[in-house]
Amino acid sequence: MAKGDRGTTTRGRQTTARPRRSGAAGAAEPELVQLLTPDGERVEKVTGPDGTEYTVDFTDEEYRGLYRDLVMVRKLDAEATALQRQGELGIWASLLGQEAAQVGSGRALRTQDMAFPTYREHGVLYCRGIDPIMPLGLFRGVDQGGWDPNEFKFGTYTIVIGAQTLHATGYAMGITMDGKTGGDDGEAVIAYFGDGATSQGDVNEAFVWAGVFNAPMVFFCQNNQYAISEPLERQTRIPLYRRADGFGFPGIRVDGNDVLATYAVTRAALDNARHGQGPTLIEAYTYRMGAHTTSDDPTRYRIASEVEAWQAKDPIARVRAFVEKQQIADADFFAEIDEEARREAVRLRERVLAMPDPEPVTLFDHVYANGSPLLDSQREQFSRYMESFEGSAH
Ligand SMILES: Cc1ncc(C[n+]2csc(CCOP(=O)(O)OP(=O)(O)O)c2C)c(N)n1
Ligand SMILES: [Mg+2]
Repeated sequence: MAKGDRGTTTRGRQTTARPRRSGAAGAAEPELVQLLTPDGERVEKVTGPDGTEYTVDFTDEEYRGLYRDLVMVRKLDAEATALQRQGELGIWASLLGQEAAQVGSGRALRTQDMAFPTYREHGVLYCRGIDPIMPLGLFRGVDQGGWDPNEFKFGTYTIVIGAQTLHATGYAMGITMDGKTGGDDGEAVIAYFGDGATSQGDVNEAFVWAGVFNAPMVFFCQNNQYAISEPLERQTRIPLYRRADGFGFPGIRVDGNDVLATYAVTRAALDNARHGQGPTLIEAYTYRMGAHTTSDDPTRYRIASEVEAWQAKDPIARVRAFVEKQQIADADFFAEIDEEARREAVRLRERVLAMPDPEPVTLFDHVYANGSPLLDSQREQFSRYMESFEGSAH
């Protein structure tokens, strides 16, 4: 963390959030909100920069549920990576290492809240109750990633870096105009993006609009330390959460490998937004344990010791250590979850393999709701082209 940064906040007040030390690397970690240490010790509560007290009060069942979510999303993700390696998907963007950031924030959403994802939010998608098979058609190249964003309150995957932050801000301004904010049952919007995306004009424009119009927004940045091969220091000279200061709304950094802290911080920010208190930038400090996508080889640009240091902060191991210490889960429970995850992964695989290839001409079907003359002529042209192969070996 930058010199002079420790102990102060975006608003210049004192915070009780303490820098923590990494077990494996021994290096000081940046100041962040943490409620569960990598060893599985609970931190009772943390006071944020503006005096907000972050804590969670889950039942035993809910703690077990979070553990289950984390294991499920990791297993399904691993299966998708394997499917790509076997040629069944064109590409896959793994969430490995980011499970807590996604499950913590995903479970913090209330039913009425709207989420705008990137291409990596499979864990949030899972929490929104969307069948995990849904994005796989997109990555297999057999459909355009179609689920109904309104039905699930979860936008379509967005590959154009940062674009969804503008869509989200416009949506958030819209629900304010519709009078849908302002109470406990008010709506809030969350936009996901990465550390690299913070360098995009779109994201900075979204910050301006959301700030100026006090939009009911949470900007949720998963700082996984890399934008493909570009490390964080190529994006910023200050901690990302402090960017919010320049746009006039609060920013906070949370341990993105801590599902409890991520939940607490996201829930509080969403509740502020729904009550008309405007946007918050959350920087979930985490690490991309795998490759950027299956087309990438991270050994070309990062060293093994860095990956090992983050391995010691694994988001699932700490929840497991915690529930074991609390004696709220036994060996049978862990075995059952593993077995359930294995079954779901097998089912996912079977359904991917059974996906029919689409008629190539259907490519044009979902570009515009009501079509367009230009598209119609392109479809015509493409159909004639495809017909020219009829009867040939290809
Ligand atoms: C506008 C735009 N520019 C470039 C790309 C190519 N691209 C794909 S992913 C990526 C890096 C994104 O990094 P980050 O925002 O940190 O997200 P992460 O992939 O680490 O989750 C880039 C540059 C793109 N998809 N869109
Ligand atoms: Mg990144």
